[in-house]
Amino acid sequence: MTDSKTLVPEDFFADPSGRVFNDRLYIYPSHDRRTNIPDDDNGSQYDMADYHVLSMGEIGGEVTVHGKAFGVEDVPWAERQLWAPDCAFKHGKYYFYFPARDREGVFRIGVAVSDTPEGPFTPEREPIRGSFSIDPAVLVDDDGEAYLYFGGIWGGQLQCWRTGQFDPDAYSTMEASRDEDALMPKVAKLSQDMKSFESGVQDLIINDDIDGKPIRAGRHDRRFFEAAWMHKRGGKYYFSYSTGDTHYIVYAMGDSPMGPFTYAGRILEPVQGWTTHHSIVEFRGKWYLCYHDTSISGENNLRSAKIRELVYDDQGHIKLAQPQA
Ligand code: FUB
Repeated sequence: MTDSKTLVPEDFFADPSGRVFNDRLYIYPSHDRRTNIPDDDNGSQYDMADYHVLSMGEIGGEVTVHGKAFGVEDVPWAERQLWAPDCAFKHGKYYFYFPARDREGVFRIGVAVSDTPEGPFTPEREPIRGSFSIDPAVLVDDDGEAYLYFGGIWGGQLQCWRTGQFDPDAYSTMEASRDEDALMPKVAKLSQDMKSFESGVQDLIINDDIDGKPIRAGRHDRRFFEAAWMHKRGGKYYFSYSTGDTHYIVYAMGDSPMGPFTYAGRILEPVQGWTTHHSIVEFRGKWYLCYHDTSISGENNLRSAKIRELVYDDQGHIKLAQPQA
């Protein structure tokens, strides 16, 4: 299968994180909903209030929309905007990572726990200590160590954390200036119980393949914007992400889960709709790209999750995919 398949045409799910548990493909998406909030550069229009997990026994087969995993009312610290989540399995439990704005309007990352991959999940009472910004993605490496990747500029508030403290006055700068190094995504090693950061939060350095130096903020077609994702194939680490206002999904390759990484190219050309957000997952010996677009609604905040096959060349580079309506 190389054609894209819309997973749930009758509802709106975005930011699809694909995970395989018990030989079944699970998708952990945002659950878009209609609002009267106008589009702005903060992403205020993405005002999601709950999560549902999707699953399927085979690609192209029936997609199950599981019952509510949890809602914003179940998260004691969160006020609004349940954005792009991810899920990991360790020591017999499923850990669901998600961003939301706290009562001061600051994005934090929380974790919710379940005995089953579809939930319901029970959120911890507090966000992960030391967490900030959006779009958590987790890698449980072959040695059992787990890492959380996160961050997003503009509405994702990463520009407010340059000093290590939240600076609301930095919000409107959106990102670093053109000739500076771009703001890099963040990585932290997770503790054995998967509920806290074992190490401090570090930059995940992405170097340009042209000069070997960190990608500059002016390279809007390459610099990190949001939608962090890490996968491993053939001993190599692949970090992929959205370039935001240029609307590409791109990737970088490295030899360590903590970086550094080197820019390696584009994965997906712009889809219909402002945001582009993806995941990459191996299922029964084939690799798949999960992503979303607005081909059904025509509205930026009502997105449809899709899946299509992902193809590598003989050198392990990912072949560029064209979006399909
Ligand atoms: O779904 C809300 C936000 O839109 C996500 O967190 C971003 O990655 C973008 O897809």
